Amino acid sequence: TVALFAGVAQADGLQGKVVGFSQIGSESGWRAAETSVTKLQAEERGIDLKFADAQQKQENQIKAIRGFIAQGVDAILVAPVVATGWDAVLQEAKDANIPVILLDRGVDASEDLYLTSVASDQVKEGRVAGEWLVNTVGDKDCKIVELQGTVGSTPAINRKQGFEEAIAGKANLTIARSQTGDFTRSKGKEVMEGFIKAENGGKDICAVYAHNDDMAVGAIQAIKDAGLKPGTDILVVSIDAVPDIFAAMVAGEANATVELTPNMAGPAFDALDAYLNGGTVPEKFIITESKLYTPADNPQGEYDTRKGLGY
Ligand code: GYE
Repeated sequence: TVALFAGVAQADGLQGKVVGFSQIGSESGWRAAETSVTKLQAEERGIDLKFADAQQKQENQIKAIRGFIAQGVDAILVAPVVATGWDAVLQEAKDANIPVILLDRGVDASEDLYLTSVASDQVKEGRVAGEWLVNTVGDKDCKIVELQGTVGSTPAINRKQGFEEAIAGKANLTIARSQTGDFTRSKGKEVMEGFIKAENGGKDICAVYAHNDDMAVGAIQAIKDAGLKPGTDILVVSIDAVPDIFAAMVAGEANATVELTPNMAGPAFDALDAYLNGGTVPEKFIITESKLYTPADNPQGEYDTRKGLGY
C-alpha cells in the first residue's frame, strides 16, 4: 500500500489504545477511501478502533462522541459534517481528558477544544481549481455552474471562497448558477440536470465546477444525457482525485481535479502517538497537499495506482 500512504509509522506506541472514530457517512468515493485507510492505519498500529457511521447527521455524531466519552476511550477522531454546533460535546471530551482530532473538515469552535486537525487547505483547493479554469479559457466568455458540497460544511464554504478568489477580476468568467449537490453523485446529476434545463439545454454553460469528484461524475452523466460532450462542450473541474475521475479523464470527459489524500488518519495517529507517548503537543493544523491533475498527467496510471487503495 505504498506511495499514497508514505509515512505510515512502524512505531507501535499506540498498540492497544482504544480510539473512537465518528465518521460522517459514505457520501463519496473519497469518504469511503478515508474510512478504509483509517481502519487499515489503526490495524497496522494495533489500535482498537471503534467506528461509528453518522449517516450525514450531526446529532448522530454527537451521540457517538458522547458514547466514546462514556466508554473512556483514549482518543477520538471526528470528521465533522458541518462547522457549527460542536462546542458542548468537545468541551465534554476535554473535561474527560480525551484528546480529539478533527479529520478533513473544520469546526467553528475554540482551538483549545481539540488537539489537532488534519485536513487540506480547502480555500487553496478552490483557488487551484479556479486558476486552472482561468488559464484554460483565456479571454473567452465562460458561464460557470457550481455544484456545492454539503451546506454548512467547511469544504463547501472554503472551496467556494477559493474558487471565487481565483476568478475575481476576470470579467469574462461568471458563476451563473450555484447549488448544493451534497457531495453525492446522484445529487450532482440531478442538480446538473436542472442547470442544463435552465441554460438553453446546456449550450450556454462553459464549465462546471464541482466541490468534489463524485458530483462531477454525476454532472458528466447529466451532460451526456443532454446530448452534449463533457470535457469538450462543457469543461469539468473538481476536487478529490478519486479513481473514477481519472477514468473520466481517460475517456476525455473530465478536465482537471485537485488531489485530496484519503490518508488523514496516518498523520493523526502520528500526532496522537507523539502526544500520548512523548508529551509533544502537535501543530494545531496539519495541512495535506493540494496537487492539480489534468489529462496530461497520466490519468490511466493515476487510476491504476489508486484503484484498490481503499477506494
Ligand atoms: O472532498 C468529499 C467528501 O470533507 C474534504 O467530503 C472532505 C470532503 C471530500 O465527501 O468528497
